[in-house]
Formats: sequence, C-alpha cells, structure tokens
Amino acid sequence: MANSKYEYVRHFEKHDSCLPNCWIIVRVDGKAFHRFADAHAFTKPNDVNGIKLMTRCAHNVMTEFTEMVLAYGQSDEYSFVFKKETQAYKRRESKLMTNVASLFASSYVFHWPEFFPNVKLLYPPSFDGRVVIYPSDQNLRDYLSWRQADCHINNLYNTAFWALVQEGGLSNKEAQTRLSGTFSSNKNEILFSEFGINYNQEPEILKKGTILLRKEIAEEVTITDHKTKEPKSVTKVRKKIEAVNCDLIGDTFWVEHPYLLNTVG
Ligand code: DGT
Ligand code: MG
Ligand code: MG
Ligand code: MG
Ligand code: MG
Repeated sequence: MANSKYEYVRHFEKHDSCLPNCWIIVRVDGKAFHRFADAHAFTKPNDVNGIKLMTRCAHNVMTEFTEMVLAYGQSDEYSFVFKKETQAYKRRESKLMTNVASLFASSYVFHWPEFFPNVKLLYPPSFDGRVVIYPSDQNLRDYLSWRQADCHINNLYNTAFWALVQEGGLSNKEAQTRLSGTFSSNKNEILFSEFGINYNQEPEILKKGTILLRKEIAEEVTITDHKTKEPKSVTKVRKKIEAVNCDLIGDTFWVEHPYLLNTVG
C-alpha cells in the first residue's frame, strides 16, 4: 500500500533495542499483591498453591519464548533470562517486556481455577514488567543470587513474624518490634526455641524459590522400523522445562548445568 501522508508519525517511536551480546532479563512483579493475597485469603506467609500458580504461568512464558534459558521466581515475582544472542522481537525492550508481562498475567487468570478451585477471582490481577541487561556472566549470576538472597531473607523474616503472631499470640506490631534489629541467627533461634521450628528443615521451595530450566531428557521410544516394519527402540533427546528448588548462589548449580551460561550455537 502507498505511504500515506501520516506515515511520518512512525518516526516518533522510540528505538529501544537491547544492547547486543548481553543477557536480557525481564522481571514481572504482581501489582499490589499484598492486597491481592489478603483479598483471596492466601495462606501466610506462603501459599503453596499461589506459588505453584506463579510457576505454571512462568512455564507458559518459557514455552512461548523458546530463547529463554532460565527463569527464577519467588513471592509475587518471576525473572526470565533470554540468551545473550537472542533475536526475539529484534531485542526490542518494550516488545519483550510487554509480551512477557501480559502473557504472564493472562496465564494467571487462565490457570487460576486449577490451583484455587474453590476461590472466586475477585478482580483481574496485573503484573508490572522491567528489563535489565547484563553484559557479563558474573553480572547475571549476581542478579539471580540477589533475588534468591532476597527470597531467603524475606522468608526467614516472614516465617518468624507469622509464628510470633499466629502461634505466639503477639499482635502484628509486637511481632515487628520483637524482630526489629535481629540477625538471621536470632530469628532461627526464636523459631527453634519458641516454636520448635528448625528453619533449615523448611521446604526448599520456600527457602530457595523456584528455578525453571530446560533440561535435555533422553527418552527411549518405540518406533516402527522403515524396512523391516518391526517395532524398534530408539533414543530421542528432547528438551523439557523442569522446576527445581535449589541453591543457585554457589558454583555447584552452574557446574551441573554448564549449558545455561554457554548458550551460543
Ligand atoms: P507492588 O509490587 O509495589 O505493586 O506492591 P506489592 O504489594 O505487590 O509488594 P511486593 O511485590 O514488594 O511484595 C509482595 C507481596 O505479596 C507481599 O507483601 C506479600 C504478598 N505475597 C506474595 N506471596 C505471598 C504468599 O504466598 N502468601 C501471602 N499471604 N502473601 C504473599
Ligand atoms: Mg508486587
Ligand atoms: Mg514494591
Ligand atoms: Mg514482589
Ligand atoms: Mg500488530
């Protein structure tokens, strides 16, 4: 079609391609989830169905965006890591961010009844999005370590806080005062000596959050042989998105999954 005289307005659009050769992270975070969690009677401090629903949504996002190597989620947030050399949406920041955030939000509503069959969704939840680019592998690891450390710090605090309130009978204000200025060791001690909770034995999903990655799975499948027409067994390698709840701060995770950082090719 011939250009119209209005075409020039396109030049007002911002060029927002992410820098080449950098890791691209899209992080989504629930808008006002404090209120959302209360309105839908989420278990405090952690609602396992809520966590599973978040991971279900992230699984959808990773299925759609095949150039994502990994995702990490905790609380009401998920971070998605695109491989360095991705050309998805010509690396345009706004396209990547809005597509991820909107697919995540629609998935949340779509899958809600599977995880909360008896809870009516009272209003449409929304998620903000941001893009951060990291030039080095170390930056990427530090970013993910930062989010996992945040998960641990918040979870320890929240576990202690709600134990003091729900089991210890303190008011919210009293629990807050009790924990103010305490170190991790103090919170561990309160949990253990007053409530018999060994924090180290709390579920990994709560302490570490969730990592989604693509694993290569070798499968034995039976096919019909071309020539003989006889059934035969062959090994097929396929990629499967898998959820793990382990430490990603130390080296072990990265040594066990070397292909995550080495995505070129
Ligand atoms: P924002 O992100 O600035 O719009 O505001 P919020 O309220 O989403 O704050 P944020 O993202 O810093 O913190 C997440 C909130 O979500 C936190 O206040 C507690 C709530 N939340 C997340 N997961 C759970 C859960 O499993 N159970 C309960 N009860 N609340 C949760
Ligand atoms: Mg939030
Ligand atoms: Mg906030
Ligand atoms: Mg948050
Ligand atoms: Mg269009």
